[in-house]
Amino acid sequence: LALAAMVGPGLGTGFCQHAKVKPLISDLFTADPSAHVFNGRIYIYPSHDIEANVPQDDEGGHFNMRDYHVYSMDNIGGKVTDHGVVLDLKDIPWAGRQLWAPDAAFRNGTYYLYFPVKDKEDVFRIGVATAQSPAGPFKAEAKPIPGSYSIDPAVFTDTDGQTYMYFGGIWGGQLQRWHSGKYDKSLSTDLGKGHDQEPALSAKVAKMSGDMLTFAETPRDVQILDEQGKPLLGGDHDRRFFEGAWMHKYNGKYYFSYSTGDTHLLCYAESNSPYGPFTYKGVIMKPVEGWTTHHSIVEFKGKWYIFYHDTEISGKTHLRNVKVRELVRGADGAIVPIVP
Ligand code: FUB
Repeated sequence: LALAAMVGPGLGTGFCQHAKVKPLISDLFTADPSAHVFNGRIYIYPSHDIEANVPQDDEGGHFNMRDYHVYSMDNIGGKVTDHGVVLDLKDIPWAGRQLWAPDAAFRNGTYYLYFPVKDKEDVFRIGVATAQSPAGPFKAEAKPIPGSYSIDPAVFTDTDGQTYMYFGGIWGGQLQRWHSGKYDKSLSTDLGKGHDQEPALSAKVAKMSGDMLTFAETPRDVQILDEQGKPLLGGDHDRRFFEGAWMHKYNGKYYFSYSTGDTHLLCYAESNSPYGPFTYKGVIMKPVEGWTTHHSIVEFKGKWYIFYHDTEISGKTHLRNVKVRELVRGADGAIVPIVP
């Protein structure tokens, strides 16, 4: 994790180059790591990638995952414990296929695992499962969260105790299909070229109810504005939201971070409210090996870390491995972008 240099040859100023980072887990393929600190330990809730021999397509059919493992560490760089299978597709009564990027939360003695999976009609919904330990095993609720759709739930509990879920992903994540308020299967990637000059599709955010099993409100748009205060446009593929939302709070400000998908960047935007609007601030990480890029950011023992994935072990986009690095900030809180 040693920070090798703040400025790399040919990179311009202000980029972090690190010593080579090793995969955290190498006996299984893991991706989309959501990291949290529970009881003084780091817990990682990743996707579990498998070779399902499904051809690659723009809808992500090749990501055909069937279960989740949970991992934990008592120190960054220390031993990684695999807590085994904590939830299996066959034990989710309403699920059809494709267990994608999960997240976890804790409230009043219960741990919650939130997960996107296609229902039996092939529509992505977000489900929830509960456990008495952060390491599971988790028991799924009988139905998805009412009013949920699309993918990549990221659950953030504010300093006042209120929990919010951020979610959504375009293309295979199906967010574009809900643009009119009703599910429209004809929209396979985004809204299409004719919409490039319109505001980009937004991630969604909703307050969670006290029981953590339902939304307390209709999900709202997570608006991202440019430096002039105008919404980012659909054609702005280097900056607009694609998938993989994450929220963290630093020095009283809310940092919404996400993947730009087809331009393979991790970016962030800042606000004084968990609802936004957020102002675009910059790149967190340049493209990794592999098509997807997905991260989480967490504070542990006084330092900030970014968990992410690439395809170093397999060289295949759908067989990924999780990594972690320290996240470096300038004095003003700005995140120093990483060249992986
Ligand atoms: O792992 C399947 C999908 O790939 C995730 O839901 C996306 O964020 C992308 O990483």
